[in-house]
Amino acid sequence: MKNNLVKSLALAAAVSAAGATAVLASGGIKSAVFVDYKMYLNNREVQLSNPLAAIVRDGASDAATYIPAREFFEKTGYNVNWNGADHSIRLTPKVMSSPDDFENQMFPLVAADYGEGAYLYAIGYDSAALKYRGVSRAFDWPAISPEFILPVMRIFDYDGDGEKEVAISSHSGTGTGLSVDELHIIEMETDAGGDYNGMTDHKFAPEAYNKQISDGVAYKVSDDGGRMFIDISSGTSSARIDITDYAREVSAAASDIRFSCGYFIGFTPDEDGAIKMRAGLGVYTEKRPGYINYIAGLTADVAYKDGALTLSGMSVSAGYF
Ligand SMILES: [Ca+2]
Repeated sequence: MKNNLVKSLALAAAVSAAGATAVLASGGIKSAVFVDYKMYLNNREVQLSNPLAAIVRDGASDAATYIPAREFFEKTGYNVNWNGADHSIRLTPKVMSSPDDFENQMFPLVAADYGEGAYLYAIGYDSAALKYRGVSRAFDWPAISPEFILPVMRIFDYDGDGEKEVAISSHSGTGTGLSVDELHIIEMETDAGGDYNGMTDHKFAPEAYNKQISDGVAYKVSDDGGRMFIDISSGTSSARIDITDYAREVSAAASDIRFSCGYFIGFTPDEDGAIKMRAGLGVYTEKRPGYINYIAGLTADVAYKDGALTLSGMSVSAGYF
């Protein structure tokens, strides 16, 4: 038991940097005592259930502080894998999964593609940093929402030009009557020698997708024997929704009803390389413009080409997604 403890402590000391491979070194111990030191990261205590230890090695006069490696690294943002065959510890950055992770990690990892070696970090709540192909860049949009909704990151050659792009959907806004994702397509830039040296961020701007939805969706309000209906259509899809109760509540005639989109927007880059959009469609009246009644949902495919994002295959259905 004691030997195991000493071994794990020695391992802890040998691991010093992210991604490092440590090998157990033999060495004598003159004295070892547990200590009740506290550790803080960003002024927040890192709560460990295993104690730290102060160890003086043979031939040394001062004690060094040793930490329990697995627990410490797991709590500060790493997956820890012990390889008994070559006595090595392998650390890989861990995507955060809780608000505690967010607080305990210096730069919380919020999305990763381990195969591509792409890592998206949150820098507080206001900005993000992407590391990919040897290039790092900070962006002035949020990588994570205050509700800890994680972004989705996928990497594909979205425009078919032979170079992969990074698609990131980040949840930027939630509130009363509002839930909006931001979609970014990030292109890698190369220098004259073909080495990666920068990133260009193409954001799907709300004014762009709202116009595309408005252009692609037709609606008609009708008063039919005392009941009021809105017929919504896009392509071959259509939906008829009874809005009588809403119209009565806001004292609106059929001619007062307006169509609304843009307040409930979701983007999902999926595992197959497609990017799906979902949008809530609503009605409102000029009398109460802030009171939107969500009555239908729209789904669409998002295509990326030459820096521009376009919707296609729009389909509407009754009910709000
Ligand atoms: Ca491409």
